[in-house]
Amino acid sequence: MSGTITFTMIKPDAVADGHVGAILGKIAEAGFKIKALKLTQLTLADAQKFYEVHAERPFYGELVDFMSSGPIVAAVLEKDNAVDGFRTLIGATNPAEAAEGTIRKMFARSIGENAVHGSDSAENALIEAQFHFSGREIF
Ligand code: FUP
Repeated sequence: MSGTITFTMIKPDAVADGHVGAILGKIAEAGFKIKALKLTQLTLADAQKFYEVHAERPFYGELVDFMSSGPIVAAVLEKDNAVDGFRTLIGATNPAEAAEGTIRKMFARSIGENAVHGSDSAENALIEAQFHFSGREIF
């Protein structure tokens, strides 16, 4: 492997709003290599497990309902410094606070429906990649 990996989801809002192609284009332009990619939908139980760390937060119920409400695109991405580089590319959690040109600034609806997920550490990127993909689906 030439770089490090991160894991992303294009969330149900951005899929429903027709932004998959544009978001994948921004990701490719930024130099990320696609290691795994699929259109899928989380069950409520999947979303609850994926966002377990937020279980005590007031927005957890809405978050897991939203994340299981429609199709998502899941992907594993590779680049030098992938986790931090990808978080810079997507921008702040709240699109109102995200920098110009970031994916969330361009495509997110709101803090809760914020277009994309990006892993917050290399360790979590691996856990999240393995949550969504089997070994034979990662290239
Ligand atoms: P991020 O790492 O930027 O995705 O943000 P967090 O891990 O803090 O939050 C995960 C998800 O919880 C966000 F993508 C959307 C949701 N969230 C809310 O709905 N309200 C909040 O105040 C914070 C997060």
